[in-house]
Amino acid sequence: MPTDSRAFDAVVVGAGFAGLCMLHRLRGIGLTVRVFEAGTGVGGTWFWNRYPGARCDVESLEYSYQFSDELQQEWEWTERYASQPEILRYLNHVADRFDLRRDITLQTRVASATFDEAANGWTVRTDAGDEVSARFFIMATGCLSSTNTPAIPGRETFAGPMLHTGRWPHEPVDFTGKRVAVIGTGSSAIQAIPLIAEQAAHLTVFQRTANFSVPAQNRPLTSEQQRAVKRDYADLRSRGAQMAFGFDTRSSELSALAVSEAERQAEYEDRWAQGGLPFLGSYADMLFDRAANATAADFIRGKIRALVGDPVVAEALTPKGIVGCKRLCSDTEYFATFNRPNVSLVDLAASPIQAITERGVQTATAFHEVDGIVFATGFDAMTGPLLRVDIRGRGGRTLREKWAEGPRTYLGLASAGFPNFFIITGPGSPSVLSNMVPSIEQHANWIAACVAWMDARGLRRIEASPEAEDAWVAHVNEVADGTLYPSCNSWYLGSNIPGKPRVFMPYLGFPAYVQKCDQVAAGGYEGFALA
Ligand code: N01
Repeated sequence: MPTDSRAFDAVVVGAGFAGLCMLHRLRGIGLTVRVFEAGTGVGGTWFWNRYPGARCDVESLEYSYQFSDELQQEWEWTERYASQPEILRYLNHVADRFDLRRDITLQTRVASATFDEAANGWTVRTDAGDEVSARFFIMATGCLSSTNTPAIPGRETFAGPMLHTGRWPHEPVDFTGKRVAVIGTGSSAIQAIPLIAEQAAHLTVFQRTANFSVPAQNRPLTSEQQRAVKRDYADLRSRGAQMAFGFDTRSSELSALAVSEAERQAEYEDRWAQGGLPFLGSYADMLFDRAANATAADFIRGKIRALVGDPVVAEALTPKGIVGCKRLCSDTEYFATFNRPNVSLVDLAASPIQAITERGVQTATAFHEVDGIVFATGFDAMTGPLLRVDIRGRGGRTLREKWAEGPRTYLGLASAGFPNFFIITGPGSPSVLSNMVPSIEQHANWIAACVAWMDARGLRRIEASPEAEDAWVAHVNEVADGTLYPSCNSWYLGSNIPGKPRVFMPYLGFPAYVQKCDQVAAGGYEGFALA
């Protein structure tokens, strides 16, 4: 149903972690806001990704808002790593507790947004027929919300259900007695596979690239553990903010090559036993030096060989590349699942998928008859959700045209030619290389402070300068080029999407980034033209 009012101070797209926080912040400075959300509920990524086993791999106590101390004191997490249903409950609680729902229009997708020069504002149209205007247009659509389902020949002919992990149905999916195919072995697949295997008659996993994964070592969170953090929550938050990824990775300052083999093994064993992504914090040069990285890669390879009974399967599951170059996965019993008699692995590197037929999946060497297919094939990351909307800036130029060779932003927050337009965790900001929730809050805080600053001075327009943007894009690339990230094919580089320009999209280094944003603001929004 179209919204009643037509003119707002700000339109925000998306009601996940980013949209909810942005709405709360803008309301706090007295703005009128309309949030449009495509889903039937709030929650964003945690609304859509309902596949079995979906949970966060940043610890619950850190993957949560800090804008309200009451909220962070009151909310009780049940597990070290929260499951999707629990995070969705949390976000619904936030929506209720801060009375956010009255400014959110659900089941409504923003189709276009056009900058109006004369009005210094945006005209926003939705697929429900709304046309509203706003001084500011803010995309809070997340980095991983535009799903990628590969165009495998014959896909449309498959007779059974086809599901994508990122668009999982709301009603329970029962695999009992079914032969199931999972295509993909990224973070989503690695979480879903052990649980689907427990239910299905047979599970066939189609793997194109073997992935590094470390055990999550998930466990219940006791009240005492929570109380200990809550007694000085600020301490945990500030420790996280000082780490490159924006959460407490217990990062070492040592080089992996400066210690003995025995010390290294002990360190990796300890991190393996502790579980989760802090494995990447073992040594300072892990993501910068091939030889340092190889010590960690060899350690994980050894673990996989020990965990998987069949040496041929173990070899196929053993990744060849660099740990962390593709995003490191965190799992519960992933590798051991391949020891089950009802699970088989198809190595697509040896025998690629050629087609999907009515009854199953045809590879170069075999036909696999299945009753259902799960696409765990990821997302058109970072730019996908932004370019899906027809965004037109000054002179009618579209963001799609401007970003044809890859995204160009100033600080990942704004783009030259698109005045009064902000992106939360856009390309060029730490975003997916950081703990998303603090990164989202940092952006929401920065945007709200910027708008308040403008209003206090009667300024109506803000636009990134092309020079500041060029310099920032160059800096983002320079930082990336100093790391091992550009050396493999990953969605960070867009290389999972055929035809997408190969550009490293996120910015590595949360603390330096926050400092830069603060400097820009303190300097009267350096690098922006204000009018
Ligand atoms: O997607 P992915 P995802 N034929 O892109 C394969 C976050 N996340 O949804 O590597 C066959 O990582 C592809 O193979 P390859 C997290 O940031 C977090 O799993 O391109 N296979 C790959 O194996 C994560 O990184 C959490 O060769 C095809 C898989 O599909 C991001 O979301 C949980 C193919 C896609 O893996 C995305 O994860 C889940 C084809 N045509 C997600 N196309 C946690 O917090 C693609 N593949 C724990």
